[in-house]
Amino acid sequence: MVVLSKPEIEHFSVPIMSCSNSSSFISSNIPLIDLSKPDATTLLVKACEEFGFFKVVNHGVSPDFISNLESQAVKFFSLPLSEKQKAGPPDPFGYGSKIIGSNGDVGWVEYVLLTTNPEFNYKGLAPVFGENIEIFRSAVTDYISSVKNMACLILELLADGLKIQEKNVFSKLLMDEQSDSAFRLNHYPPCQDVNGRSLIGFGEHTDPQIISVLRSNNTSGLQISLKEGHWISIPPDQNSFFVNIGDSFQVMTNGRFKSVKHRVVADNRKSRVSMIYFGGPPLSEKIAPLPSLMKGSEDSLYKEFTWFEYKKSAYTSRLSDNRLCLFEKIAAS
Ligand code: GA4
Repeated sequence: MVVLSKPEIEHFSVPIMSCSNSSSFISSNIPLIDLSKPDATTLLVKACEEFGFFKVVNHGVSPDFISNLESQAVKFFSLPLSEKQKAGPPDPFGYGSKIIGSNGDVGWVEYVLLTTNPEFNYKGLAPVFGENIEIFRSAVTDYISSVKNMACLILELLADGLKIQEKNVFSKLLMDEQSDSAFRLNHYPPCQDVNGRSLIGFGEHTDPQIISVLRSNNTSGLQISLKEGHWISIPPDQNSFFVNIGDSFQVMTNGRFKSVKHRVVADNRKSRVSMIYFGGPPLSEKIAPLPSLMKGSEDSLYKEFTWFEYKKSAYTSRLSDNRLCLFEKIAAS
């Protein structure tokens, strides 16, 4: 990881969070969903409408899959930079350090970005992993298949909660062989506060896909935005998952579910390691509000687009851009 000079640090830092700072506060009242309880359906719908974000317990993902992948990730990120760089830069998959996307965004982060396409060969990572590449690949595959099942269960409960007849209307998009889903391992090295400011690990953004499922070690950093300028710190919990609604789900529900803006701030003492599954539809899938969710004379807020079109547009944007506004319908006056 390259060490940043002070002026560069100031470019992507935020004032240190504290309870007395009115623009942010630590929250313990983000929605908590116990997937084994009968009230999960109602609570899920409420959480998606109010926050676009919730924490999940009793998720059914094997602790072995979690710990295997975490130790693989820690092992990888502990390698010398020159070794890791043999798996980068991401185009769009592979190892990246500090540079996020291709439009000038930077963060105090290093990562591995992967597609979940089963045909994806891990050739680009082989120069780093050598003969251990199969161990890494199987740790990723086991983890993703289990997390994807949980994501699909959540999507099916949501379809039920929205009173949609077709139970798998959302989950089938992730289950499709052509599903364009992604997976990322992030490592945020600890960083000392500079001039009373914390360093931004991953700048504010919304996820373009349908649903994202995040898990991290016990280091803080994740924040979600409630209103413009109002950030909540999410206390870490290595045994739970955090789920956020993506732009595509906001469109399919005609704005009823919120695609939540989030970011990560580097911790000043501990490394944060996170793993995120981004559940997306096939590239050819048409994304538009579901007719069955439109009430009475409700108008669609969005123009129809394919996931390919949205993704293409997203990948030319800056991280903090509002990517959906290009697809909003202008209300007739
Ligand atoms: C945000 C969500 C996922 O991490 C990601 C990111 C992608 C990237 O890192 O290459 C993007 C970002 C994400 C949205 C806007 C573009 C593309 C970086 C960026 C500046 C993998 C994704 O799908 O979109």
